[in-house]
Amino acid sequence: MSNVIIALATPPLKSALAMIRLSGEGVFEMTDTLFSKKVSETKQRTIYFGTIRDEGEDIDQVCLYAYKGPNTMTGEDVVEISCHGSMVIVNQIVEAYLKRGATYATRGEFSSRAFFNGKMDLIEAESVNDMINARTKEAKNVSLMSLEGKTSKLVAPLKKKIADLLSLVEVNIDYPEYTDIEEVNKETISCAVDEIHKMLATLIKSGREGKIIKDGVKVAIVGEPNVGKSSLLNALLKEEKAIVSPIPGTTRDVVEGDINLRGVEFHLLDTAGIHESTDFIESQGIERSEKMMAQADMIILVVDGSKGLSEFDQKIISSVENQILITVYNKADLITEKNEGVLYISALKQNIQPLLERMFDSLGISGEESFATPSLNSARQLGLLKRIDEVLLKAKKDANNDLPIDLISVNLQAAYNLARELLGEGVTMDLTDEIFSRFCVGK
Ligand SMILES: Nc1nc2c(ncn2[C@@H]2O[C@H](COP(=O)(O)OP(=O)(O)OP(=O)(O)O)[C@@H](O)[C@H]2O)c(=O)[nH]1
Ligand SMILES: [Mg+2]
Repeated sequence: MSNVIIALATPPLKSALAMIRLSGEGVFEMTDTLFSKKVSETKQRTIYFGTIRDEGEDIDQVCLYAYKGPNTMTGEDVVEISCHGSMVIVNQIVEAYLKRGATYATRGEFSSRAFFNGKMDLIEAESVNDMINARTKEAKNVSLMSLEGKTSKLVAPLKKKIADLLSLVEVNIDYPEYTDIEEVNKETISCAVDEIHKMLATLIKSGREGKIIKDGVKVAIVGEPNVGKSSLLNALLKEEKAIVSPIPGTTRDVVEGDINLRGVEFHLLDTAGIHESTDFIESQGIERSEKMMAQADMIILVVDGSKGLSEFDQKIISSVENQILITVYNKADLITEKNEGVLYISALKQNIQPLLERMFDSLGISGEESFATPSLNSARQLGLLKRIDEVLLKAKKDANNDLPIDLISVNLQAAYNLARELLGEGVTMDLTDEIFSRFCVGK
């Protein structure tokens, strides 16, 4: 069976042009059987203008780009066809190739082939998807640094440090009789682990910042009925998106909208006021609010400033553990006496600047340089960094407890393998399938 894969790389919609992409051994010869020009003799890269034909019928006049492997995105021979953007044409061309033995590409299969053919490491391959999904210029820039290989370069020093420690320990296990090698003891291990731990802490911090820039922040606006949550959403969006009324229980469904604050996208969710309710629809809304709150990165608890913190508000405050919580006193226009250190706003009067500042500041982004620094920022990369830290700290603890050196070595080896996994070295097919399945078809 041929290993040629095919996919429409542009959206399946009527447009001026559409791009069909193919990759695999034999794709040039396959193309020769349906194209008016001979492409199988392409040496490097050539653009052809000609007609695609199948069973004696002309399908379309196209520009056909032939790229000879291995200097291609996938490392294989690649053909890209730029045809007129009607789905009839696209379907006919795809059908013509399928008849000749090509198969539909699965999600991310082009990138996965690039990875397995050594054209890019896993960090670079992941960034392809991030580039496509970028919703802000800043998010795109962070991903571009990964695509260009700048992020992958962060891994080498980390790997080296772990390897140095590991080899020192190994040499002491294998050649304990040698007197001219540095003897490993708990102090050396402790010191080396501390140094790597510091390195990891910096990587994790900038990774978290990068993640925020790349993925944005999910914000749940919560509070009791009638405190002004929907008014606040509208003020933040500068648009009358949610219905506002003096009747408590106005919002039933979650209302959403996005804003961009200094390059970070905040995905806002206005929720139903939470309280005891016997109304079926309202109860459903409240349930959704609680769900939204659990999924959010940031919670804005809106309090009616003219009444102060309620028992309910206290409950919310004590229930939030791993998220950013901002308590904001709304309806400041009704308050004459204000307390120090309290964040007052008036959604009605569009006076929300202090909140906007707090929202950005609470992300803890170090400064402008965070937007221009490469970072290991995907959930997979951050997860690996944390696991490396855990096993190294375990090794240090074992060393301090005078455990045998070969036991310590097991954890150091694990840390080294996890560091290799960052770039995709030594990872299994299952793992990469899992990663690439999140991609678009055609990428
Ligand atoms: N004076 C004053 N009134 C406000 C302010 N913000 C909101 N309100 C009023 O408070 C009432 C409730 O506002 P909403 O925004 O609907 O409140 P909510 O929290 O979304 O209410 P539910 O959806 O019922 O949970 C409306 O009459 C608003 O005009 C404010 O800053 N000052
Ligand atoms: Mg509301």
